[in-house]
Amino acid sequence: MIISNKSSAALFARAVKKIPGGVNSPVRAWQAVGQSPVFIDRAEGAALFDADGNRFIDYVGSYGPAILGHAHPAVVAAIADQARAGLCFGAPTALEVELAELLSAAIPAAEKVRLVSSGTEAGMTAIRLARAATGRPGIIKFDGCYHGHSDSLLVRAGSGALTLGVPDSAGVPAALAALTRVAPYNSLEAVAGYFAAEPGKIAAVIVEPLAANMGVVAPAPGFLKDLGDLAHRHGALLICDEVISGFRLRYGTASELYGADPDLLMLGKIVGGGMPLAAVAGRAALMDLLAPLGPVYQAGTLSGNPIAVRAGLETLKLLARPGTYERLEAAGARLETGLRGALATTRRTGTVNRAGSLLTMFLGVARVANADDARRSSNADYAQFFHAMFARGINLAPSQFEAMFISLAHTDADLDATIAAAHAALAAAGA
Ligand code: KE4
Repeated sequence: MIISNKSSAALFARAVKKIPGGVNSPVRAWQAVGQSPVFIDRAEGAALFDADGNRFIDYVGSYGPAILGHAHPAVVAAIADQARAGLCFGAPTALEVELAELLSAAIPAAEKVRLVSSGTEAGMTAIRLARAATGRPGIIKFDGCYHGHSDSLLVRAGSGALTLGVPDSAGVPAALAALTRVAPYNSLEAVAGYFAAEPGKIAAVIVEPLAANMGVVAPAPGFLKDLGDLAHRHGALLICDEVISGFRLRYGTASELYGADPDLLMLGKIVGGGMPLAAVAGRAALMDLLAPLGPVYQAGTLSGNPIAVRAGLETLKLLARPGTYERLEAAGARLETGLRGALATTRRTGTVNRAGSLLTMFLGVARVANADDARRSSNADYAQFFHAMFARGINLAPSQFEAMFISLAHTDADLDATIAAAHAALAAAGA
């Protein structure tokens, strides 16, 4: 049980004086669930320890990177070892070549790879490449999908934008936002409608092959393959945003699992092992449009940072071990079954969407297949559940529109303790 939150509260009081909202990324502010946010002191395996010394079983996992569990000794050792060789050089290193070769070997669609420092940068670059390659301005994205905070993609965005109810950000010129069309996730008809209405105007369709920023929503069977075929029939490109799903479900991409063949794809989170590293990848003919080879400028002081690359290489090496994804699937199935059981036993309305070790329990709604469904869930119920779980030592995302991330460090005992806490939390809230 929680012993105190005095230190976190004091830190937040100081933080808000010098950091907008007291945080460096909006979802961390707990606005959607109320109360001042927890400040973390350290983490190890499946456990987080906050500034007051409270221990939590963690299902945020830094929103994806911590798939091995926090502070994996081999990853920490690789970072420390690389740091002794220098932090960054502004020059290429063998490590970047090794990571590009590894990603390309694991992902057939990744004929070439450009490393960047965030998923937002990867998304910006993919959009710019698509517009350059096609000479077209328009983009189609899906309501509730989040591809980082670049202007063209902050339209009906998910994650924090959906959480705060500001899916269309201030500061994005209307003329630019108007170039982004938005379709309901899983709706091929809506996408076809845009292509029919504006022939020759759409550069690309960008999609999370496994949506995780409206909560977890899987693609309908055949949706991604049909989406790619539709885009290609109209001379547009398919961009798959694998920042969350890359190496989450399998040793490679979700789009390949679901039968899509993207022209460009984005990677992040897991491939950096928790360090600032992401990537844009895709067909060589498209990637070679990037400077210094081609006319599409893109750059980054810390792109391919050697320490981040070492963390990514070590993480991917560990994920390549036999049995990794079977273990993650078994853990996800165990937790899903337990959460569904807790909903049934407490007679609470809700549902659980899951893919592998990624899941979301939606409260107040029986089915979620797109963002409109997700918006019908009960934020009030989720906030109550969030705090009841937090009080029982379970750290969930402070938003109904995020996911639970299970790591290889979560034991069956952790999962069973989580399920027991969910029973108690749902019963207490429903009482
Ligand atoms: P970053 O720029 O935050 O590294 O990546 C943006 C991004 C791109 N694509 C997908 C599918 C993503 O989920 C993200 C970022 N994810 C959120 C959590 N859903 C990051 C958490 C945060 O904003 O604090």
